[in-house]
Amino acid sequence: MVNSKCQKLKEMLDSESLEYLMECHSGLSAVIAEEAGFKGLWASGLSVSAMTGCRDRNELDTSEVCKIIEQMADHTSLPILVDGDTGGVDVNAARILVNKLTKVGAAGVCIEDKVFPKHNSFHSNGLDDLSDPALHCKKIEAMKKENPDFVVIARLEEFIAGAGLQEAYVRALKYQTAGADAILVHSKIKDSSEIDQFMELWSRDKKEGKKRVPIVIVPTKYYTTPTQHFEDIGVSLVIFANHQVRASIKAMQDVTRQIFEDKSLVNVESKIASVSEVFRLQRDNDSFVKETSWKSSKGKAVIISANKIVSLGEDTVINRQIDSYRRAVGVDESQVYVVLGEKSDSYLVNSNCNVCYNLDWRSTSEVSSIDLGLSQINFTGECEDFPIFISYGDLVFKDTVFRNLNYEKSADIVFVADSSYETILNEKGRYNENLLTNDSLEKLSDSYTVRGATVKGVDYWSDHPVFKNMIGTFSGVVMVNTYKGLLALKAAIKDTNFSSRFIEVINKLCQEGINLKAVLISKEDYVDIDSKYDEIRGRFLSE
Ligand code: SPV
Ligand code: MG
Repeated sequence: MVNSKCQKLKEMLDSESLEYLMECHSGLSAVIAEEAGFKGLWASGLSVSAMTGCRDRNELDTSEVCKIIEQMADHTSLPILVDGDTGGVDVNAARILVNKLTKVGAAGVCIEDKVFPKHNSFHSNGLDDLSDPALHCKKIEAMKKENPDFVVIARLEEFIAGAGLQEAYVRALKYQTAGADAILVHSKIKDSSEIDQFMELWSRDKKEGKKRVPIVIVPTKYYTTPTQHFEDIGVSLVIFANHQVRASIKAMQDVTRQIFEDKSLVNVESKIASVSEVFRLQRDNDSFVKETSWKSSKGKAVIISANKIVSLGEDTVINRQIDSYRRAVGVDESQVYVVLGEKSDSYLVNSNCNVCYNLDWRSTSEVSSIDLGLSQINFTGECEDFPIFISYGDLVFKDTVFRNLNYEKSADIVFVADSSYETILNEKGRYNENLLTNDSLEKLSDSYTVRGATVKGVDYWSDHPVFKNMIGTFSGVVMVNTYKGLLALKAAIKDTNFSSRFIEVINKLCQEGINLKAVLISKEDYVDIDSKYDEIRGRFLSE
């Protein structure tokens, strides 16, 4: 079966219209070239060696080059023409090169008629740098024999070395006879006159009915020549040979110098790709199996969202929470129980979780939704029943909130409270002013997490002391760790009534002698979605 990438490259060479290859030197630059719309790639020797910090003088060995080509082939669907330099030290090296490049997914190779190790063509090359054409022919023959589908392009270095048109033309005929699929005519002068002269001979032969393989050029030095001219003179393929590596060098130098001067990132952030752009190019959130999907499910979750389903752009807060539960604490979607207020809303929730309805939500409170959610869980009495998370469906949390809860395995019940400075001061009217002593205020901050805070009471409506040494606002997540905790919670729910706030249930629990703890978070860790602005903040809150 013919390798389809080899075939694509061959089709580009044979096509009636002028085609283009874009330089790449890494998996990332290959992806970028493909995204830009190029149909094929040039794995430049100059760029690949520059990217590794080496000179373009065969300092990288074949295995090293192949590894980089493999990274390009792994991440794009485009045919890659590899710059094979001289093809290696001898005929066998050339044969082995084709074998290896075939294995790593390249479509073709281009070999130049210079002695090994080569210099880059834009260094001063002289006649001594040209290799024996007979050796070059033997290499081409061996390469085509190794894999007849693999595209082999013979590159002429005669203009570069000062050997002139006639020598280039004679060699081109020899390489064509040896089996080359195309000829690359290289030139380093500032106009296309050498290419023009060569094409005149080649086109004349063609007109006379002689077989002439396609011609490839690299207009790095004669870049001012309009591309249309190359089409007009019958060139088949143009290689833009080093422009990604040169663009990135300039960008890296500018940014790095700026950062060094400023010792700050503030002047560069808007000039560089965002981290999410890096993720996108890595296809980090496309087709990969979720890392957590292999883990067996642990625990359960109840999400209450009876009075409304809060949108989060294309998704809902509920589904974001469901994803967080899986990612952060390993609760499988099938172990999530969502309490909705309307049956018609069920399509908005991920299909694998359990949905029930608190149709009386207008006359009841969150306590009745929590009670309903808990009643749906079929307890097995196994330790897999716990922990049970309960969360409010209008809050978006960072995964760390759930992870931090999950560390608190010693308490019967743990809940989350926001104790950041700003939140507490905004809620000040609700607190017993006596709590806001200098001492307690000093303990407030806008960016910290305290695990295992001791709880004495959390009722911000009354005179209750809030925490022993800390204060905070209950922020919508509870974790029940033990059967004892579950029984106490159910009893406390029963003791209140279904129009009570959940905070009253927690306060009852404070009096039950169970081990109750809090995880204190800050306002940076979650978004309470009340407005369009909150929705946007919620969407962009990092996982
Ligand atoms: C390369 O890109 O490595 C080439 C083209 O061989 S040139 O640098 O122009 O010789
Ligand atoms: Mg090269």
